[in-house]
Amino acid sequence: MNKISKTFIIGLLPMALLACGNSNKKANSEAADSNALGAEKEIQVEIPAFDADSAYHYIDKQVSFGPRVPNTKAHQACADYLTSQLEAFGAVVFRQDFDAIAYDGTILKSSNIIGAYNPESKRRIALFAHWDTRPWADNDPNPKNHHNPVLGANDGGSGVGVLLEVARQINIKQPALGIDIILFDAEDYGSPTFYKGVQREDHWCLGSQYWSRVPHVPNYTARFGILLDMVGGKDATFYQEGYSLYFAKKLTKKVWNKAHQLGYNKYFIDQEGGTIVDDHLFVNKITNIKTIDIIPYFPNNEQSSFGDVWHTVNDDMEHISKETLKAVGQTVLAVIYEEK
Ligand code: AHN
Ligand code: ZN
Repeated sequence: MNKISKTFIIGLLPMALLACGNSNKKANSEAADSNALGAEKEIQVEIPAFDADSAYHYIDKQVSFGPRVPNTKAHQACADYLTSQLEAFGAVVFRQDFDAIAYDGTILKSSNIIGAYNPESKRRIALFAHWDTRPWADNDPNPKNHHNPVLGANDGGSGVGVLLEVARQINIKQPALGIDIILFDAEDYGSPTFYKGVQREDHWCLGSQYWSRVPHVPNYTARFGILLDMVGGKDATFYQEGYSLYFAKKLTKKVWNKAHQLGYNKYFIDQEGGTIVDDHLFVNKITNIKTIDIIPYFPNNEQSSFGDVWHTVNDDMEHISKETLKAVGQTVLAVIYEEK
């Protein structure tokens, strides 16, 4: 892939695009390979500029409902908000309502929310995040908080906020492939640390387990999937997660290479991180969709390898970074718009 020069791109761009400031010329434009004779015309891929202010706003809006714990009013209100927002961004919206059974037998009234773009296309990319939040801040340094819910600005809110901004961009300009924005419920109801019974992997990720077995359309498949989890933390470092490398090594490398090309080396670290039980594990195990997880990893953090505020009462807007949202959102946009 040849990087074409800035001046060349400016020469090609319609003035209207430049005037509205919607095109990040150097970082976001690439030309497809042309043959030596120049007979094949250069195909411009215009990649929209990800607006981190917009993503931040969608996180703030989710947080304004309060914790989005299944079986609460705030959870229901947020489901309605996400549904109407995806509709407003021109997606065909599927809402999968189902009863999930929690580790302790509690029935969780759950909803996976899916926004489909270009649903007729057979060539598709699936983008995932979870939208529910954890009922217990069981990693809070103060044990008194362990039974209080997590606000989930980062854990839940951030992945959804980035994907809503991706949806807004797709509605402005469609990429070549069909895109599905898939928001899982009941990811974070995994048995709390204070639970005395056996801890099991499949206590987590109830929405993705359900969707993987019963997709929103029969025989659904996609070329690949990308899960975003906790993608808004300050100074986040995204190492290459173990299951992502195991199930989808080429895709992992492609996404990290793209991030580096865009200059986000500080966030996307070219090293293996931990192996995390998350929604992508069930998507990989149950479906044939190779899926990676973009999730922070802090190798030297004493509080948590997911960062200081993970599963604490401090997972709030104050700890959200627009810079991190931009790094992740712009990388995802580049990957999906360059796919042919
Ligand atoms: C476990 O702690 C087993 N998995 C982390 C998945 C997770 C929780 N992502 C967000 N919250
Ligand atoms: Zn969590």
